[in-house]
Amino acid sequence: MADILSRIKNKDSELVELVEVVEEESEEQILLPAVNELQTVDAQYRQIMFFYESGIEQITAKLQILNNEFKFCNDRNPIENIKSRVKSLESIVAKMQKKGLPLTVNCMMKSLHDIAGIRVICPFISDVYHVANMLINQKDVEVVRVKDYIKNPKENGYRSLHMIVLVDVYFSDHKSQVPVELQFRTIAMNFWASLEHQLRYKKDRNFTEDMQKELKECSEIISEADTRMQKLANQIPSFMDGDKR
Ligand code: 0O2
Repeated sequence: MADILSRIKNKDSELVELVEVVEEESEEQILLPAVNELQTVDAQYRQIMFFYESGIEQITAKLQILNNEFKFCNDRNPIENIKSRVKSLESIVAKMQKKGLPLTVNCMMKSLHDIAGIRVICPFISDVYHVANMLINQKDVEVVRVKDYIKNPKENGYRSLHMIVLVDVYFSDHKSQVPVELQFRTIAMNFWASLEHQLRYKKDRNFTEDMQKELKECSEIISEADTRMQKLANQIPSFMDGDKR
């Protein structure tokens, strides 16, 4: 059973009844939605991805409603942009190997909480916390972990508010709590993180200490700009959370 994910990866060449494998290995059952077709590796893989995509859809709908409501009351959107993705199989396998985890579906579902990921870009720092709080105050959203890299930036200058939540999703015959990783950040923080990611992962270039230092300084400049923008916003009456209903 040690290499189920590898077998999923090679799904074109091998067809295995994985549902049985998942059930055999689970102590705590994670219920997946029903798939009314032959349980090939391919079908099982799509079933798992459908499970996480459903979590993304649920959270995205909630965020869109919050955004629309705020716009209705305050004449502006606290969310600039929402991006989501289900982690690719290659990234899942690489992360599990890096953590020294056995490559099984059961272990993947229990150990990786960022298979479903949503990035929420907000104009102002206060929007980040406002939107995040509105979301986690909902009864069907349970917070599992919070990492506040805005209050405590990473050593390299990375800033974002990270959360793992479990969101209730109703399937045809049961309810599941789907784990979703949320990253909330401002437009400015996103600018920095996107460029830093491009620079860091450019394979043909050495990422020197000087470059790291320079990037950290850029992060501080950006953070200073975010703070100044926030002060400007705070001076406009009802800009942040005025109720016009
Ligand atoms: P990808 O492709 O973005 O999904 P954990 O998930 O808890 O095991 P970790 O590192 O403790 O792993 O999680 P953490 O700190 O919450 O950060 C995970 C994600 O945040 C990363 O996902 C990145 O998306 C983002 N991130 C964290 N640090 C940085 C950084 O220094 N620069 C940039 N640009 N992004 C960062 P993955 O898994 O790396 O990949």
